[in-house]
Amino acid sequence: MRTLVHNWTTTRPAPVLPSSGTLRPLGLDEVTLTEGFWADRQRINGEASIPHCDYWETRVGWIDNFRHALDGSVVQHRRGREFSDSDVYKMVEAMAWEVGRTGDPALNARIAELTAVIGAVQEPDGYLNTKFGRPGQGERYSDLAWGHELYCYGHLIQAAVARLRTGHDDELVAIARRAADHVCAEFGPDGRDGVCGHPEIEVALVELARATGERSYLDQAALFVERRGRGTLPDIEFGREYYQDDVPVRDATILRGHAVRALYLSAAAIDVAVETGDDALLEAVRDQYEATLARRTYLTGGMGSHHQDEAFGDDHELPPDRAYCETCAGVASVMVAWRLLLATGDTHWGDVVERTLFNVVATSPAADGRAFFYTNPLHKRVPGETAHPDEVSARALSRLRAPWFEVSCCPTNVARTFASLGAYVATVSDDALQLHQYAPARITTTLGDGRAIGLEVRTGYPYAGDVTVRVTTAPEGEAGLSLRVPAWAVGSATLDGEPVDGEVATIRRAFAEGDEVRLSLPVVPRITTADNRIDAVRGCVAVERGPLVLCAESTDLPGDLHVDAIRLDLASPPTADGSGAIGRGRAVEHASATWPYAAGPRERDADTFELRLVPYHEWANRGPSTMRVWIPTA
Ligand code: FUB
Ligand code: ZN
Repeated sequence: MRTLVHNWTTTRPAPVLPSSGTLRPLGLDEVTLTEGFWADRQRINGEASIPHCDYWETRVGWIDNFRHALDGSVVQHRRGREFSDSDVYKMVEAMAWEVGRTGDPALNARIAELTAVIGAVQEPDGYLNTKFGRPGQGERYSDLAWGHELYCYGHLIQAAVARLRTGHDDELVAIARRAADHVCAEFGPDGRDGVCGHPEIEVALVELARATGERSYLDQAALFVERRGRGTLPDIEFGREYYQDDVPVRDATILRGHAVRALYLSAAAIDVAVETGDDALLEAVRDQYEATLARRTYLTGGMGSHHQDEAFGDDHELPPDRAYCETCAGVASVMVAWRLLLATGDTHWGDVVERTLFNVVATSPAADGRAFFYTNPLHKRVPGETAHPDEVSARALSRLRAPWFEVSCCPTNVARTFASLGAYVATVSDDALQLHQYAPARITTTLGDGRAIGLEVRTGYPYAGDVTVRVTTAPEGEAGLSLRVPAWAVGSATLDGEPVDGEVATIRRAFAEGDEVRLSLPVVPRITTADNRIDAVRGCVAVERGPLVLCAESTDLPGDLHVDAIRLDLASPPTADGSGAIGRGRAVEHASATWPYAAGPRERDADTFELRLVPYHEWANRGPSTMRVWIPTA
């Protein structure tokens, strides 16, 4: 199933570097996003979001927790949730990728400063946490279900991997290695028979093993994956499925419980499977994720429909107004799909990455990068309040994007993803390069067989469907270039004017410098319907355009019309308009305000109007509004 294309000694600035796989990822030094949708977001992330996170982590005291842990006052002064250390680490990871991308010396100095603050708290045996282990605090590992100690190490380790892979074998790496050694000693085969209530350490340990060549980290990750599902964590009101401790990973058939936990665990299990050659595990996780996409995923790629436990619902339980779709679950789903793509070479995983990036991850940050959605519902019945720029919000309030949350996992997750986005654009195999995501970019790399190749990508994607790839360095002899054809374009895409057969457009020939190929994708509005079993949207359609899910926002409706008083008239199909679409809308009058049920129809069509639909990721950027993705049809 898999071919070895590189080995332990190969390193590059990328978050995921499997030692084997069908496709090899590229590093941030090999792919530069030059302009357009993703380059803009990456720039705003570096200029605004990362400093914004630093400001808030400082302001809410989560960085100071480390200082208080040193001066003995942490019991009185510690602020934030039990996992707040992880948010500092996740921010440092974002900073590390950003430094890798830009070389920014000031940001590099800030990482060194934070590293000193963090490192001072580490105990001689490698233990590191501001919430446990001191007089007046809970004992180390006394609350594996909720304490998040291992989860925190996971994010520390991922930050260190980012440092190592961007050329900084520094003190943060030493701290993370001491922590990882401590975890192996404490939770190894002869140690505590436990797992963390929040998977994350597993995916981090595999990556640290890949980055350092230290086998024990991989073995520990594999042990954690095998241990889960055997009931070592307590049964809680949400059931052990909340933390995936109900069924062993390889026996599960679908993702369940807390969405971020389930997805981080899946990513880790894929990594373990790839590194240990465990095809049965890889196939089990792939099947679970496929089942989850088929039955428990929103049109946006968002996952999780239960608020109380931030969890997956039952099959087809996907109410748009109650969609939780935590931003972190979107990030985690991208992590899973990307790993499957690398392991299997199946390019359709690029579709999942694309859908989720454009419609969940890109929805979270405000246009200025200084406020974020934590949850991403597909229907908003009441205009949320604008969160005060100076206030910390609860995570799932009826608010619009907020600058910071009491549980603020999402902003730093977006930040680390955007800073490392270049790594998700393309891969290579022995004698070919595969383009998975379309954005203006410069790519300079070597194929698996060592031949140099350079490309320049020009496109107005996602708003325009032409993607031109120019060869800037031609590999000697024949080579392959393949371009993903998104599922919505299969059957209508063309390559240099010729119809493309299937999900990938492939060219194999001897290229010359200056050669150009042009993929054309039909980025026109299209009507999407849902499986009838998703009862909550029966009788509704959505409009998509290219990779973008569109929505109706009250801001664009005539008069005081509410988004719940409109229908879409399919007799006149929506046409492209700016970055969205225009369709024919019909206002609906509700017959009774006192009782919403009756034998006959309870509403009638009234006026028609031009219904403007905008990209979902842009919603609420113009102030409070009501919004819906799924629109009843006339
Ligand atoms: O528990 C740590 C993080 O907080 C989870 O990943 C999020 O879902 C939020 O609950
Ligand atoms: Zn989150």
